[in-house]
Amino acid sequence: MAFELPALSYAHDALEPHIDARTMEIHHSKHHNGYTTKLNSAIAGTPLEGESIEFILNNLDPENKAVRNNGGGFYNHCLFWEVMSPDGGGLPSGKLATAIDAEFGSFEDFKIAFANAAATQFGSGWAWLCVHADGSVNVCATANQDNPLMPGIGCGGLPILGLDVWEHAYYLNYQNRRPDYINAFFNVIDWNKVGSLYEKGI
Ligand code: MN3
Repeated sequence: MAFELPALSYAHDALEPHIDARTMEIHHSKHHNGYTTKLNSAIAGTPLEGESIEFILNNLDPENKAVRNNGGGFYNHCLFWEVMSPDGGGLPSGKLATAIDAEFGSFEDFKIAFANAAATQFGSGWAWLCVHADGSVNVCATANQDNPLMPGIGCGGLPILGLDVWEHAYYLNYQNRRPDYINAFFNVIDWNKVGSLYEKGI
C-alpha cells in the first residue's frame, strides 16, 4: 500500500485568522502532497515498501536523502494537521499537563521554551514536544524535514506536537514575522489531541 495524503478534518479557512486559507490549501495540497508522492517513489521496489512510516523513520539511513526528506515531510505534516483545530487553544489537561508542569514548571514556561525552539531554528525546520517512555516530555527543534523519530536527531521520543517553521507555512500571511506565527499557533493547538497522543506514547 502506498502512502496517501490524509484529508484535513477541517476546511482550509477553519483556522483563520491564525493560519490563512490560501496557506493551508497550498501547504496541504501542494507541499504535503509532494512529499507523499516522492516518498512513494523513493521506497517503491525497495525493502521499505509496505513498512509503516514510523518503522521507516526509526530505521532511517541518514544518507538516503530521498527517504529522509520525503518520509520526514510526510510524517511531520500528518502530525501537524492533526494537532490543530478550529476549536483549539486553551491549556493541556490531565497527565499531559502534569508532565509539562514537571518538566517546565508551568504552562507559560513551556510556551516560552517551545516558542524559543521554533523561533531560533535557523532556516527551515520544526519545533517539537516529545514524550518519552517514562512519561517525561521535552522540547527540541530539527532542521529541514528531520524529526525526533530519526535515530540520533532531535530529542528522541515520540513527537506529540509539531510546528512547521518553514517559510511556506507562514510567509503569505506573516512574511518574515515568524514569532507572530508562532504565537498564533497557540490559538489553534488541539490539546485534547495532543493529550491523547501523550497517553498513547507512554
Ligand atoms: Mn510544511
